[in-house]
Amino acid sequence: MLPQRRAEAHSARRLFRVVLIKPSHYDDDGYVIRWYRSPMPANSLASVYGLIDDCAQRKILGPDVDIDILAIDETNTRVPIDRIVADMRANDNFGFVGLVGVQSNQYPRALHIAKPLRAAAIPVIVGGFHVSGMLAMFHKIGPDLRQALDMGVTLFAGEAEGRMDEVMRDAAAGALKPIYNYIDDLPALDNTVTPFLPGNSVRKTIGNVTTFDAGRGCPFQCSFCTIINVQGRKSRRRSPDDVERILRKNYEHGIDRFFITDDNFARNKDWEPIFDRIIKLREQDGMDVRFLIQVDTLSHKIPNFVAKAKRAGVTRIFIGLENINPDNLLAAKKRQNKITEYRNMLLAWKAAGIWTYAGYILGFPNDTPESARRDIEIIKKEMPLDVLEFFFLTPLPGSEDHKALCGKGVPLDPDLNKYDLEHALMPHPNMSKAEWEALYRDAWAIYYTPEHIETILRRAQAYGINILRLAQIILWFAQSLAIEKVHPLQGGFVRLKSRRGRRPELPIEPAWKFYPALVYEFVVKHARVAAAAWQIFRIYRRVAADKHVAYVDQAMTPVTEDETQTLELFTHNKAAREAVDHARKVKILTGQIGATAQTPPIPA
Ligand code: B12
Ligand code: SF4
Repeated sequence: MLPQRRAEAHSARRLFRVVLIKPSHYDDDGYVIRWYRSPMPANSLASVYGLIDDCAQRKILGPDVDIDILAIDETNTRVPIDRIVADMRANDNFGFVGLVGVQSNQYPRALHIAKPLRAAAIPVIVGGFHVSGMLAMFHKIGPDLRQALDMGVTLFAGEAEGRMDEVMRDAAAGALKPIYNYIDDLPALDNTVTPFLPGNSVRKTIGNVTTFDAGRGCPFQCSFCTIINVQGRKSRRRSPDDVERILRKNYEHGIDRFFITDDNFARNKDWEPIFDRIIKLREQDGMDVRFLIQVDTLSHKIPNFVAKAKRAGVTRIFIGLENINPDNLLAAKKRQNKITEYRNMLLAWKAAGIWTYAGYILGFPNDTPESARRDIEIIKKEMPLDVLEFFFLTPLPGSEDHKALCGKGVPLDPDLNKYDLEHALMPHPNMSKAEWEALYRDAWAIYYTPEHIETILRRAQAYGINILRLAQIILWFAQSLAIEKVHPLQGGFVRLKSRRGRRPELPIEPAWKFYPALVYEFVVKHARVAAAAWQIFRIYRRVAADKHVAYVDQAMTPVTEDETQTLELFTHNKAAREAVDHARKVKILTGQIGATAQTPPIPA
């Protein structure tokens, strides 16, 4: 009897299959951007995987239904459409495919993946910043979202914490709704499920780095930003216990380097208890964990923030510097960025031995090709920055800029695949499209000259920063666009291309043409990487040899009151001079400096 009963119980069991795909997007030649190894696991994928894994543990589809989850990050893995279709068919399509964390530039690719799946009647759900951003700003279905709905693809807007049970149950009942819209009801994050990805997925990335968000939301109002409209301006955060759980779980698996993806960790209301907990893990429990965090340009003014960041193992910060022209910052409502604070802010981080990445946006309304080139030279001379990365000003769906431009009927590039911050997508008052694109290409070359790489390394060495590691990162940032034709944040190790993985709008190249070109490209690229690496290594050796020689330059000294009259950063245009004058008046009014320090009137 018993074996038979077991067999009956076994046959009654069902398997609900979930395939989660984080789509990549197409390069300018129409090939999917995919690497042998991507830099780190995708946080969106880990978040959604964790939520569904939690559903599986809690058996939310009933005691007889097992939930199987497969996670695919297309930046490091080819999406095996045929196999997914076959496996789903063998399972009577009991399950769904989730297209996860889909950004605007990934949306066309996501729909191309969805098409054959829907043709095989497999349920498909798409979530992420594009769907959320569009519904947050327009509250109605535009043509791109309509296209998905017409294919029978379900849209998920908002965040899935606390909502996954409903989606899973509807999918299991074959009753997925066309739209799940939670954009106006953002969940609290404390005590929510720990993001997680299985080992086989993490192994396709470079190594011991992973990502997690300790919180979401940012209080500022930058007009090009999507985050505030999708994740809100209120700080929602994981608790210190949650963060400890995430760190311990990864540490057990040999992962000890983390990118905390909060867009502005300094405005996470619990930054201090979270840092305190990490300090305890490091100093009392001996866990050598280290972090890259994103902060704003005023974070050094928060009492204890830099000191605690240092003790918590923060070794790098990313700052949205964006621009050094106050008129541009004002136009983008980035009022918290004060050029008068930039150098002191960078020096505060440097003094803690923490290196800085900064983002710089090209194409603000007051930029001209000449002014932007000059501004980069000023940064090199007067600001102690390590890694600088450039972006086009982009009307990202989900941002106030995008909504305003659409409202005014300004012609925006209709190809969402290009909304990756690496393309000129709208008319500019002072530059043609070609000039803007040339400026973007030149910006990298202007900043990463051999002379300036040497200066960056010398400055970093003076602050006790690991310059061999910094030199490797500089190699990555300096060469990614020139060699791989993608922004360093989209880069990876060894570019892979599949002949048939081309945008459907473009023809499949014949094998005789595609493969020799691929081999040629592979050889040339790697020769160029080797040459660039050798050049940077030689600079590194020269700098390292001078380890005991003191180094100081203008950018490394705190700004004095006199310098506000002479530094180009503060005098390069009228808006900069006015910003300095304003900062000085505030200092006089608050008693930080005497009234005698009053500056002469600002020249026109
Ligand atoms: C970390 C990060 C990165 C990291 C990625 C690291 C990593 N491996 O995770 C790096 C620095 C490499 C990066 C690169 C890029 N990024 Co980025 N990135 C982010 C950031 C800060 C966090 C992403 C994240 O993890 N969010 C938290 C997750 C949990 O949120 P989520 O994806 O929305 O997912 C939730 C819901 O949407 C929903 N959901 C999502 N999918 C699904 C699926 C299903 C089935 C369901 C039910 C629910 C669901 O549930 C999830 C949990 O609540 C966001 C901004 C932000 N705050 O999100 C920008 C952001 C996503 N990035 C953006 C861009 C443009 C890029 C780049 C193109 C920039 C560039 N040129 O290099 C590249 C693209 C690289 C790539 N291949 O993805 C934009 C996208 C804007 C848009 N409208 O499309 C954002 C929004 C930032 C911005 N500037 O506005 N990025
Ligand atoms: S500071 Fe950063 S995250 Fe905050 S609103 Fe501005 S761009 Fe967005």
